Amino acid sequence: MFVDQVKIYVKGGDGGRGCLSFCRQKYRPRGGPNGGDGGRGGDVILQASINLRTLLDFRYRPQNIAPRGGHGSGSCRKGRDAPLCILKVPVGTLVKDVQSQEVLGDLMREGEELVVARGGRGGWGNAHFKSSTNQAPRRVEGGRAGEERWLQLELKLMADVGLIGLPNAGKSTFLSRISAAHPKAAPYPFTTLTPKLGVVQLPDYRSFVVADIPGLIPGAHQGKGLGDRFLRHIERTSLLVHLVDLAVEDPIAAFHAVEKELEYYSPALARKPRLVVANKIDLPLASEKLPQVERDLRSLGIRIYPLSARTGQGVPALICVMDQRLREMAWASPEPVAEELGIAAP
Ligand SMILES: Nc1nc2c(ncn2[C@@H]2O[C@H](COP(=O)(O)OP(=O)(O)OP(=O)(O)O)[C@@H](O)[C@H]2O)c(=O)[nH]1
Ligand SMILES: [Mg+2]
Repeated sequence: MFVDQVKIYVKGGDGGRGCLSFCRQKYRPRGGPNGGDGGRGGDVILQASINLRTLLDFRYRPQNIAPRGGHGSGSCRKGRDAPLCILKVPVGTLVKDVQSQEVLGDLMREGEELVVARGGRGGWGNAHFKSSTNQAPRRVEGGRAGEERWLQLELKLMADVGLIGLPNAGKSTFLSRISAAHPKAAPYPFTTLTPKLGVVQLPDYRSFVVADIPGLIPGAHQGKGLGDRFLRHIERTSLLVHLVDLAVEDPIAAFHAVEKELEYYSPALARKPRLVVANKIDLPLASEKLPQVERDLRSLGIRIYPLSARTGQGVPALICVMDQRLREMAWASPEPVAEELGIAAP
C-alpha cells in the first residue's frame, strides 16, 4: 500500500529523576550528600532513507515516544542518557507541525536528519544542591518532560521528470520502455493507482528519474477520478512530459483538459517547462491525425514529439531531448535526483 500522508505523535523521552542520598560510611561521619543526577531523555529524530518508498509504517505506529533517561543513584552516580529514537522516512518527506502548520523541514537527501522532539534534561540529585550554607540538602529535582507534538508527514517523491496525461495515454507503457520499471499497463483507465518511479540510464552512465502518476481527468480538481492529489509527487520535478493519446477522438481537447487540471491544482506547477508527446503513432488511426494535431499545437507555439511507446519508435530521440532539457535547467537543481539519491550507475 502506498501512503503519502500521515499524522504522527512524537514525544521526547522524559529526563530521569535526581537522587536523594547521603554518604554513609564507617569512619566518615557526615559524609555529605551524594545523590546523582538523572540522565537525559532520548530525542526523536526523523532520518531520510532511500530504502523506503511510503509512509505506511506510521499508519500502524502513529505514536512514537523516545525512552526515558535513567534515574540518578547514590555515590553521585548519574542516570543513563536514553538512546535516540530514530524514525526512518522516505527521501522527499516534508515535515509540518500540525498545530502551527509550520514547515519544520524537508528531508531531501539520504541520511538527512531532523530533530522533531527533544528529550527532557535529567533532574539534579541532592549532591548538586550542596552549598556552604546548606551542607545536607534534601532537595532533588524530577526530570524535565520531553517535548511533544503532532506532526504531519507528507511524501513528495523525488524525480527529475513527471509524466502527465489522461488515463490510457500510455504513461506507464512509456515508463516501462525507457526504464527498468515495470508499472502495470492495461487498456482500461486508472490502471495506475499510485505513483511509480523509474530510472533512465543514459549511455554515458548518467541517469535521471521519471515519475509516472495516475491519469488525470476533467474535474480531477473536484475529486473526479482519483483526484489531483498525486500531482504533489511531480511538484519537485524540473520537467513535465505530457503524453497525448492520438488514438482518442479529439486529442487537442484531451491536451487542454489535462493542462487545465494542472492550472487548477497549482499555477506554479502549470508553469513548469514541458514536452508534449503524441503517443501511439503505430496505430493508423493515430498517425492520420498527427499532421492536424501538429498544426493545431504549432499555432499555439507548442512543438510535439511523436512516438510509439509500444514499438519504441521515436523514444530514443525523446530521451535525448529530455536529457538535454534537464541539463539546460541544471542551474535550478545542480545534481540530477538519481545521483542525489545514490542510485545512479557507478
Ligand atoms: N498501439 C499502442 N498502444 C499503446 C501505446 N502506448 C500504450 N498503449 C496501450 O494503451 C493502453 C494504456 O496504456 P497505459 O500505459 O496503461 O496507460 P496509462 O497512461 O499509464 O494509463 P493509466 O495508468 O490508467 O492512467 C495499454 O493497453 C497499452 O498497451 C502505443 O504506443 N501504441
Ligand atoms: Mg498507468
